[in-house]
Amino acid sequence: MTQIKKRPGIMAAFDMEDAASAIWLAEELNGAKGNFAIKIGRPLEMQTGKEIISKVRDATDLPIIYDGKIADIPYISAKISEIAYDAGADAVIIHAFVGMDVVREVVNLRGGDVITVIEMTHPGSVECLEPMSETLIRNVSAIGVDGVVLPATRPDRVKHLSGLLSCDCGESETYIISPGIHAQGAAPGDAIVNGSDYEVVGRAIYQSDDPKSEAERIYQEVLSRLEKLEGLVESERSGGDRK
Ligand code: BMP
Repeated sequence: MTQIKKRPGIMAAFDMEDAASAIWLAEELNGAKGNFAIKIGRPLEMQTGKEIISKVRDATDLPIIYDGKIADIPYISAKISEIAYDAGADAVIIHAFVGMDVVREVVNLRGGDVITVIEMTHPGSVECLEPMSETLIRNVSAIGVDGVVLPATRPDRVKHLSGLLSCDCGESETYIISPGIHAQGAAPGDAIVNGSDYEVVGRAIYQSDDPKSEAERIYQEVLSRLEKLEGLVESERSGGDRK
């Protein structure tokens, strides 16, 4: 069963490099108003060890994603994922470009959610991932991954690729997470109004003077973009009805 709910939210990227700041922010976000999740990145893990996952787990009830951007052979990718799940992660992030044998091996662990990277936020992604991303998203979707990463910095790609997710039951249950908000130039809501579910925000939250308030503010900004969009759709629909 998928651990992370498919509904609009903010995934706070924990790329700070000390355990105390991470635990403090995990506790703060636990009480924040909105739908939040925590993504633990390699800088934090490298500086503090895998134990940081368990420590953050003890500090919060929010979903925890281990962002190892795992891209190794199936045996090693599954081993890294298992260590992360055992430490308390609800989800792991792996690369899709390494091949479906890797994705299958990690999914078959049934240790928690599996999120696969399809396209990334940086320019190199256009050169290397874009040419194969349609195939990648169709293939991971057929395997039944829980989530995919699409770039908030390219909302047109979020819109296009989200349309390729499918499942037998009609609308896909696979959630989309999109980094690139603020520090990399995207605005809150850019990805979600185009089909994403979670916007990933790192520096704009953990480097702010009041990270909890900033996280709540960004979440509200995303919601108002969505409400505005729904309002537009509604007014177009009622305009259409009058014709
Ligand atoms: P920031 O908001 O500080 O730019 O952080 C973005 C976060 O999202 C980082 O943890 C980074 O590893 C991650 N990320 C990204 O920026 N682009 C991608 O394509 C995929 C990512 O996971």
